[in-house]
Amino acid sequence: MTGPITTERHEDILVIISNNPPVNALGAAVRQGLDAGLKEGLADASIKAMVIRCDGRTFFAGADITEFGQAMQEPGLPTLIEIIEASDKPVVAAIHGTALGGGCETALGCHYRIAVPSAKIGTPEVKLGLLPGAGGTQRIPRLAGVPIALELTAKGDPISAKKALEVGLIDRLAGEDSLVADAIAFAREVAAVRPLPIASRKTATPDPDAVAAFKKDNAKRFRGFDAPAANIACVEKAADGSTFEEGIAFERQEFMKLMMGVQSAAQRHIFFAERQAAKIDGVASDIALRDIKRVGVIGAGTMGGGISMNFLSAGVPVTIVEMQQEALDRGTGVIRKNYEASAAKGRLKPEQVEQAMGALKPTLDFADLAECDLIIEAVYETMEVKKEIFTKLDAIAKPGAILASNTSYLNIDEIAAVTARPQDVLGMHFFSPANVMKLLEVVRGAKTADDVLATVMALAKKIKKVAVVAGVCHGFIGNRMLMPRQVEANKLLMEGATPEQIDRVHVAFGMPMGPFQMSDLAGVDIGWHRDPTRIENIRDALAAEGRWGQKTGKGFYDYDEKRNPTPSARVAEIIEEFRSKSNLQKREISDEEIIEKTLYTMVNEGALILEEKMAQRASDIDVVWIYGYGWPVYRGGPMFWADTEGLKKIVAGLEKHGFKVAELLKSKAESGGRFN
Ligand code: T1G
Repeated sequence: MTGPITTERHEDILVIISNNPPVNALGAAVRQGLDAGLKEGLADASIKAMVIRCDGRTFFAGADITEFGQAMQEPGLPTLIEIIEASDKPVVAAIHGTALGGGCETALGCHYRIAVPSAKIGTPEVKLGLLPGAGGTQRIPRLAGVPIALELTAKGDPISAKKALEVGLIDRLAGEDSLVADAIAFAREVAAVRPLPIASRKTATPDPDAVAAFKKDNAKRFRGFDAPAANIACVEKAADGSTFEEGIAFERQEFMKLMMGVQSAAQRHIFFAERQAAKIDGVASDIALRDIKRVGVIGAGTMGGGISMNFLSAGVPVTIVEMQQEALDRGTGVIRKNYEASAAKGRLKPEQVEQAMGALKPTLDFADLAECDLIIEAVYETMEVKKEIFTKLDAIAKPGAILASNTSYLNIDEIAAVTARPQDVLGMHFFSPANVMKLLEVVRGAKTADDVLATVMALAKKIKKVAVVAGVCHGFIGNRMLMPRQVEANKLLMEGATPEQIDRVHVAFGMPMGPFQMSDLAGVDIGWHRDPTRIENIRDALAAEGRWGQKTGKGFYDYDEKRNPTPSARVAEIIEEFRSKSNLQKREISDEEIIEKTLYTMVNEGALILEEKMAQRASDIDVVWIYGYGWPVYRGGPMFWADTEGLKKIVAGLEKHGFKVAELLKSKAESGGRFN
């Protein structure tokens, strides 16, 4: 046997082995090899049963996503699964790692399934804007029932091997270290038994109320997505009396609709973009990394506390420093409260809370940071405070320690320049709440050493962040693009739009909230000069009246005690006052104009960011906006969305409103190019 598939005889059992790193994706060579292996087993009279297993870290983790859009080489996955299922010798799937998507479906084509306890099984295609297109939507309900089929396909989260055994998706658990031997023994045990093929079984009738409740919840959770409803429709087809063949035909039809659609292209784009973002152009992927045994965090406020939790949860001890005992106690108290809240929800065991808190060392002594390998400053957003801290750090941090600032705007090179070790300095811009938001902008200073950057990018993966390299400019990538959006949104208020209209347009686009809802959530007073007598714009006027957002019960909206927003007559007055002071006439503003002025300008800023090399690639910008600001993943990020809108249309929209179009955007539009 050539290629990624080999076979091994164990007396009367043939073991078919896939070795296709990194995740045994079911590419053409794997499918062809499996087909050949099955034929070998069927042709050999001495073989009584077969086992399919994978070398490396996991059982098949799905179809090979890189093959999508190309001509499918035979046998396609559905065909291969039918070949397995039709075998008159039982085939056992031996599962470890993550049997996902087509991997799960291949296992379902086998007659039996055995898994190690640490394995996970699932059909995450919905996260790629797809559905299990190799029979998963028809076999899972027939084998394990509609409820678990809905959970697995329409939400896309995998389940444990234990849960899979409970619902009947697998037949047996193997020893964690004896999968191969246990699978061979299991195959021998069932060699003479042919179970009824799943395709021939009937789906147990589900509780209609439970299905209706699931559909209602799912529609809310996945507002704007096409794939979840398609998954549900396919699962329902498996339970509506249709034959298996009719169900498969319906699944195929729905799969192709999704596969050809923009949403799946966007979600597949982000799948690869997120992984690409971790790569640093021009830096070897095997560069030696610095050893980070202990992290220091300066500041136990909201950000410092959240940042600390990321490392504690990943098992990295943290020394957290504050100036005052009261602030230190408050900060560590919040960390404990957050962990205990997770434990109360069953997300953490009590002993894990104590383990995390035990790895936290609160101190008032700045010199304690000398024991840390990475020190992250998370204090006031003023350059003088940052410079003061980094001057002190330079004097006490051990040689080779990485010094990072959590600044969200300020110039990292200026901060690095106060130290004698600018090569060890960079930015680590966490997004609030830092222990929840997945995005981390890693800001590369002019002198940041490659190994420092690579160490932090690798550490980001360890603390389950999605990291993107940013250059030193005002606002880096995300906040820099947020600025034109906010500026144009405020201008639109002056010209006649209302906060609720602008927010509605953004929410309808797929954002979790609009610019003004976001401002009220974050705080209208963020970045305010705090002089209530200095009123130069609408925001100053709101802040001066204490309209600081949700936290004060009023901002651009008024809020009830449950923080439900209602449009504010006072805000409308303030806007009117400013409009008349500026001699502006109120006019009707279309939703299209709002999109052009707030989103096209973001794309334009993204093009400038690329021109200035403040981002490595357009897909990095997309990743920033998906993971940092909730851009709808089914639109693939601002730059991917611009490609799908058409760059000529974006340029025309910008020019219509008199904006200066970035050269890169203009040249791509003219040449018919794309950002991604
Ligand atoms: N196809 C091709 N490449 C894949 C891949 C896949 N299915 N999954 C991962 N990779 C690459 C990935 O790009 C990265 O490449 C490397 O493997 C390591 O991945 C017909 C249509 C399995 C949980 O959606 O969830 O089956 O960056 O960094 O963190 O119904 O990968 O090293 O060059 O993510 O340990 C369904 C997707 C496909 C699973 C491992 N399956 N993969 O996570 O490693 S559609 C999925 C994952 C399908 C059928 C349908 C994760 C993982 P590089 P990684 P990890």
